[in-house]
Amino acid sequence: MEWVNNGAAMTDPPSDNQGPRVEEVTSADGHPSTPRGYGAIVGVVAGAVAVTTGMFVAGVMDVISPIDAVGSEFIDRVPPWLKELAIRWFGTNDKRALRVGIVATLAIAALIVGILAVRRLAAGIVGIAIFGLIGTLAAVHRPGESGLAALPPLIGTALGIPVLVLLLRPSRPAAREIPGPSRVPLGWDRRRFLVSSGSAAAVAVAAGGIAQIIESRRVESIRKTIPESLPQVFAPGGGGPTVPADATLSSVTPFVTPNADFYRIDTALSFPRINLSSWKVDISGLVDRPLSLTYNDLLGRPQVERIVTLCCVSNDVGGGYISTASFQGVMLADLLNEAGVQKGAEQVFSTSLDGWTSGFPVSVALDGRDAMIALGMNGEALPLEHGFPARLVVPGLYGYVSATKWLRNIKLTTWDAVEGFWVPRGWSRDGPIKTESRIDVPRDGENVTAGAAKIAGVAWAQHRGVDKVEVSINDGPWQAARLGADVTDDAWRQWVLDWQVTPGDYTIRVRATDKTGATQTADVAPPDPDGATGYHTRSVKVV
Ligand SMILES: Nc1nc2c(c(=O)[nH]1)N[C@H]1C(S)=C(S)[C@@H](COP(=O)(O)O)O[C@H]1N2
Ligand SMILES: [Mo]
Repeated sequence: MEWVNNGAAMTDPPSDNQGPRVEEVTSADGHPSTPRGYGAIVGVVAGAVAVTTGMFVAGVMDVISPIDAVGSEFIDRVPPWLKELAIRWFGTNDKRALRVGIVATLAIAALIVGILAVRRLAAGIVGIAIFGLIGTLAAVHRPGESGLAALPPLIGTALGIPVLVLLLRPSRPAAREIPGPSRVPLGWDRRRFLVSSGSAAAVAVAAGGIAQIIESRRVESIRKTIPESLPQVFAPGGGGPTVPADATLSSVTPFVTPNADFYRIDTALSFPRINLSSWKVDISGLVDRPLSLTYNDLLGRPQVERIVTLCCVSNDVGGGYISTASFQGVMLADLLNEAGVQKGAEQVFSTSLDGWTSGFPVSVALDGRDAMIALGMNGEALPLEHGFPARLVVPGLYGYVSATKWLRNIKLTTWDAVEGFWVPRGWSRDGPIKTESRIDVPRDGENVTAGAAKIAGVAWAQHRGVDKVEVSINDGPWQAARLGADVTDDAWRQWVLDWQVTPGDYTIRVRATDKTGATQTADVAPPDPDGATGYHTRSVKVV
């Protein structure tokens, strides 16, 4: 069936003052039909109804939203170069960018589907069905989701298709004929179209809005289960070191990062569904006695509190994906010893409620460092953003190989058996944190006034400790900076250099040396595959 079309629809968007030109479209069999440009509107409205009702049903059923499911599948499958590009362009806004990208892609696809549907209704129906199928497959494939997660995308599709069909339905000539002898069909009824598509769009907006309200209430109800405080019952020697005042040399960077300012990195598009009353951490695999621990089991165990600087492998030289907190939790080694790690276990492999994974050497878990299942952060229960109810914290390792948030289980296994999330995506299997340093004062491009000034920042070499920080100004000799209190080898150390300065342009570089005597490398390397290197450099003008 070929519709006669004047071809103006795409290039010449219909508007109210265009008169009947676009509207007098008649099908080959003489029935008035929708102009193709309006088909785009129909596609977008029908697509919106499908997506938002899917979100709405998902909210009511408390299963994953089809959009988040597709987005998460995308994150899991995206080629590393594209992921890198997204981080480079959008930084920690990469998820917002992904959401915008998904909505834009869907809108364009729906628009095309709608235009095709004007010509061939079946093509439009198949188009929507394909998107519904993608949403369905994505939803059932998400970790922790049952087959029920298929219902929202299926229901959304089942509503989107009739909306498409009804909005494209040609006006019935019999009812629309002009009374009189000419019996000319009146044509496509724009008013009816606007009313019906407007109503469908209103339904979509309402469904989407309600879905968002349900989602924020879901997150709020999880937050309500977070205890106000944790029992401060520490194992002998388990209480954390207090941070002496002289650990902080510059007010620009607090030694302990407040929870609200702590960097956040994860692949989660929405918080996992956390049900504290049924939540457990299982420790299994190559162990003699598998353990299964509830939140209360963990809280009831001897606790430790340790100040640890977490760092993301994606941190650029001088970047901000690094923060320090006092973490409270249960020593991992105690739990592993209780479970009885078998010979042949090489990897501590952990999985989160949202299906993210990481793995690090068993030897690291048992070498005496304060690797823990953390329950608290800076005197509070772990915030949702940072892994409530529990996460792993392993001093000295980048987060991507160790710091699983929203912990679900820990499996003792071999390197050959499984790989953590980022390893098949081109990142190194082993992720020890590299010795690095950062200038926080003065800011890049800042105008400094001549006279007595200060250069200050942080340096880190987690689990080795920072022994020395040196600064070079305009490629001059390396001058030793004064170091802040040495709180722990597992955290960063602040440094400051007094600077008597005269007007001019200056370039400042910094380098740190760890307690093994190794100085950070000057070789410039990108974060991929195992952490960025090079000296952080800042340029300032002294006036
Ligand atoms: N479930 C889950 N845990 C995760 C991640 C993730 O994507 N999902 N990212 C890891 C990475 S790459 C880092 S750097 C740290 C960051 O922890 P933070 O967000 O608390 O700073 O969490 C780790 N734990
Ligand atoms: Mo990371």
